[in-house]
Amino acid sequence: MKQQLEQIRQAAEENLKSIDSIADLEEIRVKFLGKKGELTSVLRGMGQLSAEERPQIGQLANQVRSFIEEELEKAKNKLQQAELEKKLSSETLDVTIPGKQWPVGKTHPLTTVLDELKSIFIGMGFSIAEGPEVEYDYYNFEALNLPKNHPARDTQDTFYVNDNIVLRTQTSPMQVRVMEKQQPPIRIIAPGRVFRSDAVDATHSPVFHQIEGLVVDKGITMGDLKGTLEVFVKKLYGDEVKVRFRPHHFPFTEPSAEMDISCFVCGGEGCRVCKGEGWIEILGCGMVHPKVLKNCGIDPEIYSGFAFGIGLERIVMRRYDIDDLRLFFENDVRFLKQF
Ligand code: 2NM
Repeated sequence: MKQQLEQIRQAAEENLKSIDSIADLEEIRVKFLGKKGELTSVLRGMGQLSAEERPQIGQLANQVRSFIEEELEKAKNKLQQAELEKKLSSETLDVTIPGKQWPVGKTHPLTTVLDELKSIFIGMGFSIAEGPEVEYDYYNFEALNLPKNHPARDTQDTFYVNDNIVLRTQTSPMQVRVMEKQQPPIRIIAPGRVFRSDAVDATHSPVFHQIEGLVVDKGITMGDLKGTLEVFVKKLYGDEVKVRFRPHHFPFTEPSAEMDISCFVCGGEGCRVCKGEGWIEILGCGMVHPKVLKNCGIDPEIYSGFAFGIGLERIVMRRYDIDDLRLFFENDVRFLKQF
């Protein structure tokens, strides 16, 4: 029996040399230590032993059992360690490698300045009204007092979709839409893309951007127009800026004017930017024509209003000293990266 136990110990030791998985370990455990295992069956035969032999063999059997158990445990630890090492080396993460550099975009210069203009007007109590770029002839021309024979309605100047539908040539159709829906007080700006049938060059583009403003209420006068627009340009260009109004003509306003600001480069002395004038034209404006108010369902006997239109591209070109309008629309990152 002693011999048998010694054989079992050796067999187990031998078996444990050729294992390569946790499953193998379990197999060995069952084979030697399980209920029907080799060691167990030897112990079952202990009944036939003499009283002197029994404790000796019992002790030996216990030694063999703990030997196998210890060896199994050792082998298990070794396997787990090997597995961990394998995993660590296959999943190596070099924390010293520099991270991936994602290119960070930025807002287009037109958007940057538009956002600034919007926030100035929002600060003055205006809301933003946005609407369709493809418009009915009625909203783009008719309601705004541009009669059928007006030169602006010529196919030379306007993109027609059909007889009744155009690409808006200004954002004022949006203001007509607001006036139709909403009784005064109205204080809105309508920013957006507008379209004119122009050939492309450094100062012309068939697509450009406008911000038009509209205020309608009881008792609105030219004084409100001048005060509002003066505050606006001072917020945009600084408190030193002076303004002047020159008479002009627009079909949708009466009286109409163009507003100049003192040159923000030379302060009025005359320079390259203002072409020696000392003044720079910045927007068109006027008191909303009574016919326009009436077209929109607002009684011109009770209400009056002023409106203005600003060309976005020109303002951005002057701010960043950009000399060619085409740069805005080419989306060349070498240009866009500079702002
Ligand atoms: C300008 C100049 C002057 C204008 C007028 C209106 C409306 F809808 F109220 F009649 N909106 N915008 C206006 C007036 C636009 O752009 C140079």
